[in-house]
Amino acid sequence: MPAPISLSTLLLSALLAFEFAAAQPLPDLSPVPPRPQASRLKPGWQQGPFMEIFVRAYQDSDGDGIGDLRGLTQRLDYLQELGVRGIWLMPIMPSADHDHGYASTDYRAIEPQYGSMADFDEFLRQAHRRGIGVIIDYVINHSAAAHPLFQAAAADKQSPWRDWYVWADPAPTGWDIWGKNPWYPSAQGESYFATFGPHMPDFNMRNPAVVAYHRSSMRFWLNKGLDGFRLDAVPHLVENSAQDWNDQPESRRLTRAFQRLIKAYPRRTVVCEATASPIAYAAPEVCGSAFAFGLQYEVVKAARGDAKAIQAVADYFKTAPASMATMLANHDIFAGQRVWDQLQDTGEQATARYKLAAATYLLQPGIPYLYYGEEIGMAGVTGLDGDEPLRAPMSWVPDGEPGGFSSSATPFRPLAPNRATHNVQSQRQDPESLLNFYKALLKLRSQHPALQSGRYEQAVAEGQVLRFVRHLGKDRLLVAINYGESSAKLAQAQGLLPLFPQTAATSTTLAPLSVSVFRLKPAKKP
Ligand SMILES: [Ca+2]
Ligand SMILES: [Ca+2]
Repeated sequence: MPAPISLSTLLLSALLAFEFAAAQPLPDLSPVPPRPQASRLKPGWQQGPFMEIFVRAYQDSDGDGIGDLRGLTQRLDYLQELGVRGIWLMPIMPSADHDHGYASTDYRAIEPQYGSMADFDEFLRQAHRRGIGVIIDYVINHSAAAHPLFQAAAADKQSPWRDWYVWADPAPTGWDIWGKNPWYPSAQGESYFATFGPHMPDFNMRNPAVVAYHRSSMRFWLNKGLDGFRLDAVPHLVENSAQDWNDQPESRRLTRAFQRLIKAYPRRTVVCEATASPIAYAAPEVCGSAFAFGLQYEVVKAARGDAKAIQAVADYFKTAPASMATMLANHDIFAGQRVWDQLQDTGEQATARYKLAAATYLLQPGIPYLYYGEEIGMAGVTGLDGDEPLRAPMSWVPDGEPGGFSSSATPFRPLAPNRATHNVQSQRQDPESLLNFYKALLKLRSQHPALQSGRYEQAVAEGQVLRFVRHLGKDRLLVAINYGESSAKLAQAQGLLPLFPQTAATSTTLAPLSVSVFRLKPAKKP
């Protein structure tokens, strides 16, 4: 979900959209029948880890300063080597915002700046060849104001598309969504409803034709072999009144129906953005998986040694389902700064504490979603507003080296300020780097199914130490993370086989700022 930007900017862009987009032809609205086909991916791939990627910022293949699908395909080897099993692409459909992509103008096409549908098909084929699944962002709640359907609906009260959006004349009073009145005047004098600002009008999700259109558009991608969706802002699908607009029962029912449509295809997956009630949306009867908003702040605070947060992290998965999608940060500023920026003030300990944050969410239950550049500690761009600092071009190489994000001298956004040290090329060569730490942990996770889907047992926070057991079948793995600056003694001294770090001798002393994983020997029969 994009953060709201200034009202004047939005009004201007909405007005421009009205002026210039009026004559656009309608996109493909035809019904798409289901054509479920087998998946080429291994069972269980949906356990991740996933990498969230902003295509615009990942790799530019043609030198125009804008990342694209062909560039992304070139980087699949890197993602495979890192140990990624799923990719979440932020919106790749044509969009009126020319940046983040959450203002769609056509649900069955590719953003021209990103390439062609053939480029997408090739990317998908190449990802599958490497055992990597691909899900894309799908924005159900709203289109762009520049969408030809909204343009037609706004221009003519008799338009067949009129009832695809939400209108009122006069605008109702008393509405307040995050400090703003969501009713905006249209060119004809009446008002339309737009949760996220005037450039993104809400669809009328009570209209069965709108639901059918989205169902068909999802099938369009699934029939191509896409592996699922990240559904944007689903608690906002249906509003009932100025008081009852967030997370209404109708929104949950619709979400469930979309989940069923997607999972009618073999081995597909879906994850929801539901900020207000993540755990409810992760339930099988709603979305099946949802981002664990809130947990990421506790994990980063725990990594700073905050005892209360360590306790909160220990407790989270005692009740939350293992289908929660976990993360440290994402593309939205409401979820926090880039992790590097959050830990900067810990000085010389920043890298060590960053590793502890990563280990915490990669070894706990949940489906981990890395945010591109997180694995190298990319910093946010300084001097930009809102979400933009989080969405810098990927730091592949230090300045002046070939093989960076783009051959253009003017990429669409400034590069990350710490790219001289925090880039893929430099960190590949440093065994102690964040990149190699992530790689090692992801390898450990993939080698031990207990770390992916094992039960969560015996979780305790003792001062600065978090420990818990992941248990699957006969396998019991003990994870111990010491967030403290002094070494700590592990209570259990018997029957431990060290798995990580590999060099550690059997020892029950936890070094300062360290993570250790042991296999618990089965108890001897009496
Ligand atoms: Ca490009
Ligand atoms: Ca809505």
